[in-house]
Amino acid sequence: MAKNDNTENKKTKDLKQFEKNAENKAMTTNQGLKVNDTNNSLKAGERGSTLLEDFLLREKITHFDHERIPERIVHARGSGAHGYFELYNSIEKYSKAGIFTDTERKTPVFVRFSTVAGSKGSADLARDVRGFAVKFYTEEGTWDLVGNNMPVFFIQDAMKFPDLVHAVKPEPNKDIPQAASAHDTFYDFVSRTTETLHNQIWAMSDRAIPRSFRMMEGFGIHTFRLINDKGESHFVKFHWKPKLGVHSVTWDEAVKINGADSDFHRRDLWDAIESGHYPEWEFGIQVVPQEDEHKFDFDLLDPTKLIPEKMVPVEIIGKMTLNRNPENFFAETEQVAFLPGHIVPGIDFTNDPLLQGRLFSYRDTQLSRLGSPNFHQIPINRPLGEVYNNQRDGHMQMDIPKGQTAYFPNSLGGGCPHLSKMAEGAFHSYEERIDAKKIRTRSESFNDHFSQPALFYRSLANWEKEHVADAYIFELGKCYYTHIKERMLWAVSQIDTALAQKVAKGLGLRVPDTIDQPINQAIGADADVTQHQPPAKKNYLESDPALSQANTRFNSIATRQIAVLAADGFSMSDYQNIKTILEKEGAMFKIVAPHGGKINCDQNMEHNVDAAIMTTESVLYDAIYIPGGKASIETLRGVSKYKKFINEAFKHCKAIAVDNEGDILLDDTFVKDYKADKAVFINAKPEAFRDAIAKHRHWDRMETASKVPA
Ligand code: HDE
Repeated sequence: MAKNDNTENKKTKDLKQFEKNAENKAMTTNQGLKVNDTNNSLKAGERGSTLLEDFLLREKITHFDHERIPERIVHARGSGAHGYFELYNSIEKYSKAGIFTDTERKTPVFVRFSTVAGSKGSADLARDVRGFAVKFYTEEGTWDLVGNNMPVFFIQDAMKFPDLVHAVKPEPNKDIPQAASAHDTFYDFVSRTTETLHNQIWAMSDRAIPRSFRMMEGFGIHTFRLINDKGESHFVKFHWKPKLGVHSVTWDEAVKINGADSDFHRRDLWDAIESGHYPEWEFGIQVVPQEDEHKFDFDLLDPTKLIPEKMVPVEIIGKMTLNRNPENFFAETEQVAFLPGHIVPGIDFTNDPLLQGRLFSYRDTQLSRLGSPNFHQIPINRPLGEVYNNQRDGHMQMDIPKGQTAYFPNSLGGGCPHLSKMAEGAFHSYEERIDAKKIRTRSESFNDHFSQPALFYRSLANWEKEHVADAYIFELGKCYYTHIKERMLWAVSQIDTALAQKVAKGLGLRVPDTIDQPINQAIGADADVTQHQPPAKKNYLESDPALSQANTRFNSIATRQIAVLAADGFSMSDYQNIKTILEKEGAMFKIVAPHGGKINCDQNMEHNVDAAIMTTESVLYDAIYIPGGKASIETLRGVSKYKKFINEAFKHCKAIAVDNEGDILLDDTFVKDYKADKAVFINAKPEAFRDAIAKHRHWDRMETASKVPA
């Protein structure tokens, strides 16, 4: 595969006209004047004061002073990539959208992944929801599917979004903590707003600490509509399923990765694309006929609920491939503006009150972030088709609209731009019948807060359940106020009593039987709050396999990073043997040597060192391989960090393979007594090591691993 696939599509062609390459070009001012010195300001004498006349200095410094724009209030830290979407099968029975009916098309996309709470410079492995926003540049206009890596959201009504975000962001008096939900204000809010508990338990699971953006699912969350050419509507939920499966790191690794490489996810995405391992996701839909709207135990309009795949299977209809890194982070990844309101004929909104609020918020936020209603003219945001309307002027207008008229209807402009009929591709909102009172309330059908978090928890494997309990203990353990922790324990006990007991033990507290005040679940002051309490959990489905990462794909070792611990004199035949077989499947071997530069193998060949042991950490790799070679092993035994490196890999349940003298190094580590472990390979076949890497982690080692003092 070529690095960065530059095959042209309509969007790359469009972007190309704005690209600038300074190769062989003279430096100029912004007015095109050639520059002869950009290192010295204009002075009165060699050591004299700087002159106000210096327009070169002023232009350079003024531009620099204004280089920053406000970061996104949420999802500030993100990474983007270009790619395309292909449709496997037409779904014209549900939707008339071109991208859902034309299997010949390759629709260009730009994707931005993000964390939510942290600032732009925060670390990638924060425990957090991940944004998964996709801009489809379709022939009929731009469609933005602005989703997350979890299928539900914290709140049910847009009105509560500022409260949620203020609660999770650093506490306003001290601006602490950065990119973390583990603090009092967040749990004060969560424990009083139990509609948050479903998304909250997902955030306590391994989904919140992905191994890679390439190994996480994406969800549109809200129920949308698909509209076919007869004008019929079906409800739909959108899904992205990663080809590499859904995999995560452990919390101990996450904490350490944030120190060892705070750009871990961003680098991983960039490197995968640069090396031609293009990330892929299959696109799926869950379709519910209009007449089944009220057949579920939950409300389809409630964004804190998912439709279990066991009830409505996901139909895979297409695939997205990311094959090109951005040319410029600011111009593309920072300036891209996603709006859930960007929609095309064949797709429509529902009355989900969170979605309805989002339809306002995203345009509004771009105005302060990008500074002008002309943000759609920025190259990354421009639609594929031509844009004509009577909107005019504003900051940074890039077009030169011609003619005398900027209003409709007109005769002086020949009636143009003219309107289009639906049959000509114009958008027409679904004509939903509405006959209602104007009322500020929450539907009773949104009241169930505990059934789905409980379903999620029941569906997890034991090791995942352990991780959830540990996460709650960590998060609540960081809170200061006992009454907040106790209220949270009560809330968790409504999901699962055993889980609450376990967390309580970790906190040194008891699970309270009752709480001091009822849950004022977003009900206004005029309502009797006691009348609006969430009911006890229901059990309409025992479990759903799709909710557990234990049921994901474990078939690929592509892009898995294998640390090769080696020094001068390592055995070339050992190394070659394993490398040849595993590299064929896309695994990446990285030599971690006692120093940088090069080392020699026992066949006197030079090998580039990928990382000196002092510059890297075990948590940045998926597996360890130690080739034999007496001299090499003797050297490694003299560097204590190698022991830490191996112990940590063992603690994090990773596969470890050694050949010949490599075994001697294991004797210096915790692994010494656990060589019978299923994922520790001594002089084994490369294929066995391969299979173990594809399994990602060996959770049956968890109990032993917890004893590792690393
Ligand atoms: Fe967002 N959200 N959000 N959100 N959101 C933003 O828009 C907002 C919600 C999501 O990579 C902001 O351009 C409100 C759900 C992603 O550029 C802002 C509500 C989901 C991104 C905003 C929600 C998301 C954002 C900040 C409740 C998953 C990053 C900057 C009504 C379905 C997009 C911006 C990117 C960004 C508001 C809830 C996903 C402030 C008011 C639910 C992936 O407009």
